[in-house]
Amino acid sequence: MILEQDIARYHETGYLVVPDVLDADILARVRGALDKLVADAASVVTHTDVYDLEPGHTPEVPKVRRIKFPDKHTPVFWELANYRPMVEILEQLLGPSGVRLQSSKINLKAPHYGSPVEWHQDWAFYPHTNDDMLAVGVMLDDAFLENGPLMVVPGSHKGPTWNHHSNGVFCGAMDPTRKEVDFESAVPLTGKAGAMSFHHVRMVHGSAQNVSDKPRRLLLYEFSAGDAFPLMGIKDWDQYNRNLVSGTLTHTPRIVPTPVRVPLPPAPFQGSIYENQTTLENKYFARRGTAPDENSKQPAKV
Ligand SMILES: O=C(O)CCC(=O)C(=O)O
Repeated sequence: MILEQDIARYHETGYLVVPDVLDADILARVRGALDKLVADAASVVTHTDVYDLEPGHTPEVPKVRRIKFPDKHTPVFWELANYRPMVEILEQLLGPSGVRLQSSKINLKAPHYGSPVEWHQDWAFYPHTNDDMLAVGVMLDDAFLENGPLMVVPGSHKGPTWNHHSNGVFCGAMDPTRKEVDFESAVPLTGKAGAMSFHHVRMVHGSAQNVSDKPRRLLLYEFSAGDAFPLMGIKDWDQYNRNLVSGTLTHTPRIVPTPVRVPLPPAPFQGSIYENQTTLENKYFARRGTAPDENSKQPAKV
């Protein structure tokens, strides 16, 4: 549970970091499952439904950038999506209509080359009938300035939904040359392994390359209030309702006027935000020391 002042701060700034949410047992089991998934990437040579690969990945030296939808294929990640200390915080932040898991992923930034993520708002990817939605960042390693922590622009969740298109096609990133937001005012969400960050779905956020000699593994769960329904439609009603981790099913979406954009036409490169953002013409974050991206359908442009 968090305090009233934490809830107020989340609504005011759009984010919150809560230390020590995970206990040592579940943190160890989650890390063990992740190590196994990464080792198993030795059997793949290109992106799959489970793996998004870093440039330079080979079966001999697996380089995994993202594990997709871990809760769907590895039980401990579903267990963690239902972890009461986290769900209680979500109930406090998302309101009384329940809590629904929307999606999950693990972004791995390996020492020295782990890829940056360009500035974006999650809301631009999946607008809903109301914006009581957030992403939880479960820190599986200590997150510090040099290993590419998540960075958020405080207060940006109260602003517009910015253009995430490039040449009229969705690219999942904001063009920094438009200077719509003061990216220099972003704050890093740092903390010890076992801490969790919570950032609002409309928050402008991104992260730099890992330039340290330590990994940065961040498990991201995206949650919505029980009565926030996706404007782009529900593909699987049963799965949608199985994902309710708190509260009871409703057929009555709550509709609140919020600034939305639709992510159409779809990004030409699919599978992960890294692929989507390939077509962003002007990058904000520097990349250094990355090999040409043989796994991407086109070479990285930087
Ligand atoms: O891993 C990160 O640092 C940022 C990830 C993110 O914002 C996303 O995948 O939507």
